[in-house]
Formats: sequence, structure tokens, C-alpha cells
Amino acid sequence: MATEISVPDIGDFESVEIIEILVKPGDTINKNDPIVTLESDKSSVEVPSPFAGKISSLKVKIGDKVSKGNVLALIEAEETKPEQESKEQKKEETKPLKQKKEEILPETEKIIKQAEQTIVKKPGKESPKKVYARPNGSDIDPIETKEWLDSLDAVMLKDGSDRAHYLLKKLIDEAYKEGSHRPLTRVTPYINTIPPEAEVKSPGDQNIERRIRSLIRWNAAAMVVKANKKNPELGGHIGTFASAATLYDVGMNHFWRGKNNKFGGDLIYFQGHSAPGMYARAFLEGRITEKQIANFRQEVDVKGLSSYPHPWLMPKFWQFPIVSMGLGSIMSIYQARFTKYLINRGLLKDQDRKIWTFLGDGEMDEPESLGAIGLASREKLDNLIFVINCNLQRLDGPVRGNSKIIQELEGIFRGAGWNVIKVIWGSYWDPLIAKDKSGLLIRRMNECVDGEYQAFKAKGGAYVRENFFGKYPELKELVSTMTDADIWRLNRGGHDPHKVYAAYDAAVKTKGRPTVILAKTIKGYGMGKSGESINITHQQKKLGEEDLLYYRDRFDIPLTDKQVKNVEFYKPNEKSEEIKYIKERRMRLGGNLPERTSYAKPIKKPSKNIFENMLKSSGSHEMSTTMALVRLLTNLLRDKNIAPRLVPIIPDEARTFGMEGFFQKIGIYAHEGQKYEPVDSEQLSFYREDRKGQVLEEGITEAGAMSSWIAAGTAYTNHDLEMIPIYIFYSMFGFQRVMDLAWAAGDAQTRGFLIGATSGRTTLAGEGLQHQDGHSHVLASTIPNCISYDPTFSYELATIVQEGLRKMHDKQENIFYYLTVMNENYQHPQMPKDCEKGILKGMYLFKEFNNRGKTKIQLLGCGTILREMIAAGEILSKEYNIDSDVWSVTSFNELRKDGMNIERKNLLNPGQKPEKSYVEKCLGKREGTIIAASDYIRTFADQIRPYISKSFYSFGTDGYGRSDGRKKLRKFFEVDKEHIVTYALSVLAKEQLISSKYAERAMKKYNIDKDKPIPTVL
Ligand SMILES: Cc1ncc(C[n+]2csc(CCOP(=O)(O)OP(=O)(O)O)c2C)c(N)n1
Ligand SMILES: [Mg+2]
Repeated sequence: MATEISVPDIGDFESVEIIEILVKPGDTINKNDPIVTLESDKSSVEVPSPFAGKISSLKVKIGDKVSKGNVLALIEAEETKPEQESKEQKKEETKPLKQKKEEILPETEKIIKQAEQTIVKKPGKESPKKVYARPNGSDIDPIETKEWLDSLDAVMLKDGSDRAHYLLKKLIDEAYKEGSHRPLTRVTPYINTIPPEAEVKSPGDQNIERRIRSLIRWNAAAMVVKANKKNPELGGHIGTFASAATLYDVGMNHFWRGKNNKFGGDLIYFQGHSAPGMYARAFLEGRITEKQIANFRQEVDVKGLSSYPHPWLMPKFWQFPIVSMGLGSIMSIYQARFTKYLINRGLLKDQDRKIWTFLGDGEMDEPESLGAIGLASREKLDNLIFVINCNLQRLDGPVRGNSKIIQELEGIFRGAGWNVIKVIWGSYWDPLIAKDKSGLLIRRMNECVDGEYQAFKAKGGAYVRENFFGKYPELKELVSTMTDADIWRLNRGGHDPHKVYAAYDAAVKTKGRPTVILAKTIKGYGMGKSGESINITHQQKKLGEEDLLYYRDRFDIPLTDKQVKNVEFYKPNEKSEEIKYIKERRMRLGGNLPERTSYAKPIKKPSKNIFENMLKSSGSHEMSTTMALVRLLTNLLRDKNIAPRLVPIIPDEARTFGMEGFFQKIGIYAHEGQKYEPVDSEQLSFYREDRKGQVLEEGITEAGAMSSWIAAGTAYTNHDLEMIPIYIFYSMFGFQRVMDLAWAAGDAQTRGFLIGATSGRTTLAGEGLQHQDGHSHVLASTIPNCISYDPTFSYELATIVQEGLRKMHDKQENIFYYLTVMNENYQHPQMPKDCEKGILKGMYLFKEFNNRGKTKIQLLGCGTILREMIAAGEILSKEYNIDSDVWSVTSFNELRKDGMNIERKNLLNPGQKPEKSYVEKCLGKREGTIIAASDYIRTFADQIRPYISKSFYSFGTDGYGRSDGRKKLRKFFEVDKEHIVTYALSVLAKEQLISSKYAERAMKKYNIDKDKPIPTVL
């Protein structure tokens, strides 16, 4: 029996147009296969079939308007119970919550009454008579304290630390109930999180590892000194890597697994300005030549080494472009999340790969460093490990002179739900801590501030004895048998390979949450007077002969005085223990690090018919380019090669852009699936969260969304998997908000699409000054490998996206696209013949008004302002007998790139016949002055001015936006058809082609006030 398929609940929409019919009578379809596509002026959505079966007849045609309940088709269904019914039935069965209104009240009242009685019954608390602690925190009843501590010891002994932890938690919970709201567990004492007895021991040969580390230290420092000896302009850093060497070495020798044909590799975000250390190790491993390290920071002629990790400049080495402080943190968090996304969607094998991020303690002040840590714990990113090198200093001085950065960060990360491992003290401290029964040592550790800790390591053992231990006689006594040199040797956790190993081991075994390791180190470790723990350490790049000799001796580098004075590098021969060891370690760990490769298979290009319906005229149907984009994405989701690779990324604006249809169709990624029935579950586009969901609904974080986009757009190298990320945002909150990340994306060779929606200063009408974008294209033009377009019609958009896919995936070009789309509805014409090349190069002839023939003008427009140009052309033709050629400029930015290139070629070949720029080829032989206008500032169109040999006038939206309707805004910014006509007449008068009276009359006619100031001052 035939069953009806009807329009489900489509929310607030009524009479929505059918724009596509996706089945025909006789087709056998599966449940959830789309039947038709509906499009309102705000959104486009496919209607899936609730049944599997054979379509027997269609009840609608394209262009029909339908509402909820209208029948779309009849189907010979295999199973006739619609999904919704069974859902409702299920609800009926489990409906205890839904009762008639009048029944709820008495029941609720009863419960409230009972509860009140219980509360009242409880005797009122008398205010405590006893004061438990003095305001300064000191103990008023040591005997009672001891009893509690003894009880705790007994529990630990009998039932272990988990039980003790449980009891403590119970106590704290009880204290909260009783009204104590002090955050009792935000920070722990200023000692290592892992006690010595729980440390997992390193299997490494500590002697060899120390020798290797020393050589790396030397070569890293030498490359900076050598470069600056050659040319003091070059700069560089010694002190940072000197403080972090052990942190990197332990990872490289024992933890970080390289990529190979069986394993995807751990991903390490190296702290940018510790790059010399990575080069020095790669030099010992034989991956970098002596010539290269001798040319650190000299990249122009000699192919030396990049200052910092720049994949663009060292594409086979660096993976992550870090050095702009803060970006490493946010990018790696989203990288870890994206890795889980790929795993949960079944695109990537779960190999327990880890993402390690190295950060400076000063760097943690950047909002981007801490801004996304909540996401990391919320998403349970146990594949993420932060190592914060707490050398207590930044560039100018201490990070927190008056307090302790480690404690501050501990509180922040613990509060955010991270696993925090503090690595503060080295092994030499262990016996002292064990020996101190008074508790004074930990107390002293707790009370000292970082400014003091910094000074301790700059001023020697005697100073530490006096100023650290000397405060309490018991502590002075504790170290009385130690010499000053012994005291000086009391090391910090981050310089102790045992402590670092134990922390890393615990981090990689942590499940269910991310880990941060807070490692205390010394800035400029080993640099002595020239830089150890002093305020100028960060900038120290020139070590004198004496300092170099000291450094050599400190780390036992087998170089003669003469070799040291020549700042020679040291590499033991290939058969030495050190080289064998270092290579063997990396071999066991599966490969080199860092190393950038890609074995991704190219995504097959979509079939041409995917784009076909976008090349046709929309007839009388009006739509925006945003809707055209949504249609395009819907079409792409029907291509089986492309569909799984699309990653739509939206920061809480899906409804603004009419993309809510994707929620139901491909689901929103949620690592825990959907634990609740969404409020709109009855509707077609309900908020569907799913572990396998495809949409990254980021919430309100453009920086986070951009970081996701970078992770997806570099998956071809980091996961050997090509993805097509499409990040759609309010264009005003795009480049302007996340420019630094966009720059890093270019460096990282990210491939994907950025879509600046609601673009144009007069097109987004009501939102006003802070929303109306008139310059994002100018910002986009500054990124060398970003290709940007401002299309007007759906066929332009389709042509550009198709070409983008071809270039990024067929041709594997390391570029990305920025496209602006708008929310103004209008009709879209059929694609004119032979304009494809022009669309991609940046302009093509859209229309000629050729009927009168006396005077002519060239009109160039883009985005919605092209439509004003077309209308102006028509007025000029009809009312003033002036002909015009109207050009659709899809990209002033691309035209400029071409112009620059040709101009340069011509200047370098003065004896040859000059080549013509593309704009010159288009316009050179055309008659008439050029007028260009866009919904962007004049700079955008002005870019082509130098490459044409004709008079050129540009109009745009310079100035602050403001709220009003489109018509008024266009008049205000002087980019409406009336202003274009008037300016055209005036330009022609200036060229002495027509009388000036026409322009004057037009000004009157169109009510143009010549005394109104330019909008930039309004
Ligand atoms: C966004 C940004 N601002 C400023 C700098 C310049 N800069 C480079 S390193 C540095 C100090 C870093 O201190 P910290 O994070 O503590 O790292 P350390 O060198 O101490 O390990 C500064 C300010 C930068 N690289 N990026
Ligand atoms: Mg620091």
C-alpha cells in the first residue's frame, strides 16, 4: 500500500519553496534519503524520507510552496511506521514526567512541605565558639592537628591513598555544606606532585644522555654566537633552550614517537625560540649539515636555518608555526580535539598518539594561552600534554616576582579540570625533604616568591644558605654539613632527567583529561655570569671568549681553547657511543622529529554535475550568495568522495547563515554523543549532537574555530588525510579578529576555505559600526598564499569553489581561499559563455550597453555593488545616451597579484616588448574612463590602478559603518547607482566629453549634497 511522505515540522517556516526534487517515481530509496530540498529566504534544507521503499508517485514539482503536513510523494514502503510515530510511542511508554497540569501542583507541594519539615527539624547551628586557625594560617592547636594527621597516616597505611583522598573529599564536602566556602584544593604545596617513591625510573643510560645533552647545549649556543659574530643583526636566543634542554631531551630519547608507515607519530609543538636546540640535535642525528647550522638565521642566499619553526621556509622539517606567543597553546588544543574528531568519525585509527606542547611561563599571560584550556578538559583530551617551562623569567624580568607562577598556573589548570604535575625540585632535594620532620622546609618553599628564587640561582650557594635556609635555624641546621657547592648543586626539577621522565611517564598514562607539566628550571642554565638567571638572559646572544670557555667547562665539551675561540661546533664521529645512542633512540621511537611529510591520497574531484544547478539562472527566485553557498555545500555532501572530508566549522552562527539544516543531516560533533533529548527534537532541523557528527559547532570563539580550521587544513600532513575545512564566520570577526592565526595558517600551508559571511559595509544593513566589514579583503590580501574573491552570482561562487578544490586537492597547492558571501537576496543569472577564466583571474565582461554609441565608460564592480553598477549602466544608457561595459570583478586582490608580477617582469626586461597585465588586456582596448566600486574601502579597488594606462576612479565604503537600511547606507557611502551615475557624469565632464551640467542636474535629481563631508570623518 502506498504511504504518504509529507513535510515534517520545519520550525517557524510556512510556504517554503521546493528548489530541488531528488527522487523520481520508480526509484528505490533508503530511509533518510533526501526527497526534496526546501529553501526559504533564510535557510536551505533537505527533507529525508522516513521510510525505505519504492517511490510510486510525486505530489509536488519544483517551485511549489509547501508547509508542514503537505504531501510530497507516495512510497511503497517496506516498513510503514514513521520514525516520529515510534518516537512518540516510546515517549508514551516512558512518560512519567508529563502529567496534567492540575495534578502536578499538589504532588509538588507535598514534596516541598516534606523538605521544609526536614530542614526545620534540623537544630539551628550555633555559631562556632572555637577559632580554628589564626588569620595568618598558623596552628592554634598542634595536638589536635597531630591527631588528624595521625589518622590520615593510619588510613594511608591501611587502605592506601585513594581511600585517604576519598575521606578528605568527604571532609571538604561536609565543610562546604556547613558553610566553609574557601577553595581548599586549588593549589597544593610547593613540592613535586609525584613523590620520589612513586617515580617511574628512566631506562636510559644517564651518562651518555648527559653527554649528548651537553653537546646539544653547546652546538645550540654556538650557532647563535657564530651567527651574531658574523652579523650582529641576526639575533637569536641561548637562554631559553638552555633552560629547556632536559625537557626536550627526555622526550626525544624516550617518549616522542616519530611517524612511519605503521604509526602516525606524536605531534610536538616546540617552543618557537628554542629552535636552536632542535637544530643542534638534528645536527648530531645527521639530519642537518654543519653548513646549515653555521648559517642559522641566514635564509636568503645560503639556505641556512629558520629563526623559528616555519614550515613555509623549512617544509620538510617544521610542522607547526609557533613563535607568536599564545598560538601554540590554542592551536595544539584544537589539534588534539581534531585528532579525536577524526578518530570518532572513523576516519583515523586510534593509535593513542599524543600532542605535546611546549610553552613559556611568560607566554601563559597571552589570552590565547589560557583561553581554550576549558575546552581541553571538557572534551577529555587525554591525548594532550602541555609542558610549561617555568624558568620564572620572561624577556624583561621575572614572570611573577612577587608570587609564584607555578602555583598560579596550578590553580588555573586544576580549576579547569586538568591533571597537573608539578616538577619543582630535583633529586638532590629528596633527602632534605625526607629528613625535615619540622615541616619548615616545605613552609619555606611555600613562602619564597619567584623574585627570590631567581636571585638564589644567580647568586651562588652561600647566598642560598643565608637567604633561603637561614630564615629558620632548623633549616640552617639541616644543611650544616653541606658545602656551599653542595647547596648550589641542589637542582631544580626541570633539569633533572629522572624527575622529568617520571612526569612524562605519568602524563602519557593519564586517561580522561589533559595533563600539564609545570617544570621549574633556570633561564640561561649553565651560562654563568653571562646569563644564568639574570634579567638580561633572554636577550643574551653574544658570549665572550671567557663565557664560552666557562660554558665548555661546565658541560665538558671536548674542544680546545682555540676551537672554543673559533666558536666551532662539536660532533663526535659516527661510530661514537653518543651518535649511536642518539640514532638508536630515534629508531626505536619510530622516526625523526620534527619532520614534515605527507602521504595523503588526493581527494577525487567532484563530478561536474555537482555544480551544474548553480550555473543556471535562478529565474524569479531570489537568494543570497550565502544561500548559494549552502546549496553548494549541500550538493557537495551528495558526492561520496567529498562528503566525508568536508568539515563545516561554525562559531555559533549556523542559523544566521541558514545552515541549521546540517545539524540534522550530518550531525554536530560531540565526543559524548547526545545525552539529552533536544528541545526541538520534533523538528526537521533539530539540534542533533553525535559522536560521529561532522559539523564543528565551536561556540563563540573565532580563535578556536580558526584553530580547528588550521588543524583540519593541515591534516594532509599531520594525519596523512586530506580534509576540506570550510569555516564560515561574520566577515568582520574574521581576519580582523584572528589575523595572527591566519598568518600562521599560511605558514603552516593550511588548505581550505574561509568564508566571510554577511560581508560588505552596506550589505549587512542593521548591525552597525562594529559588524559592517569593509576591509577584510584588504587584510586577506596581505597573506601571500591566500586567494580571495568577492563573488556576486552563484555561478561565480561555484566556479571558484570548483577551482579551489582542483588546486588544493588535485594539484596539491599549498594555498587557501577567502570568499565573501552576502545576505542580500536577488536573482542570479545564468552563467555567461566563456567567463570561467575571467572569474578565476579576477574579472570578466558581464554586460555591454552598446546601443547609443557616442560616449563610453567602463564600470567595474564586485559583490553586491556590481548590481549597483549594472543598474547605473542601464540609467546612463537610457537617460544619458552613454554606453558602458560592465565588468564583474571577482577579485581585485588577484588582479593586483597579476599586475605586480607583470610589472616586475617588464622592469627586469627593459629591452623587451612589455607584457600586458590582465587588467590591461581586459580594459586597454576598451573605450572610456574606468570607474570601480565595491562594498569595501577604496584601497581594495585602488590596487589595480598602477596596472592600467587609463584614468581610473574608485569608490568604496571608507569610514565607520552604521545602522540603517541598505539603500540609505549605499547613499551615505556613495556606492549606490545614483552616485555612480552622478560620478560617471562628472568624470566624463572632467574628461571634457560631456558638459558638466549633466552631473549638476543629476546631483539635484538624486538629492546629492555636495557639502556633506566625506564619510571617513562622520
Ligand atoms: C605575541 C608575541 N609577543 C611578543 C613576542 C616576543 N617574545 C619572544 S620570547 C618572549 C619572552 C618569552 O618568555 P617566556 O614565555 O617565559 O619564555 P622563555 O624564553 O622564558 O622560556 C617575548 C616577549 C612574541 N614572540 N610573540
Ligand atoms: Mg620564561
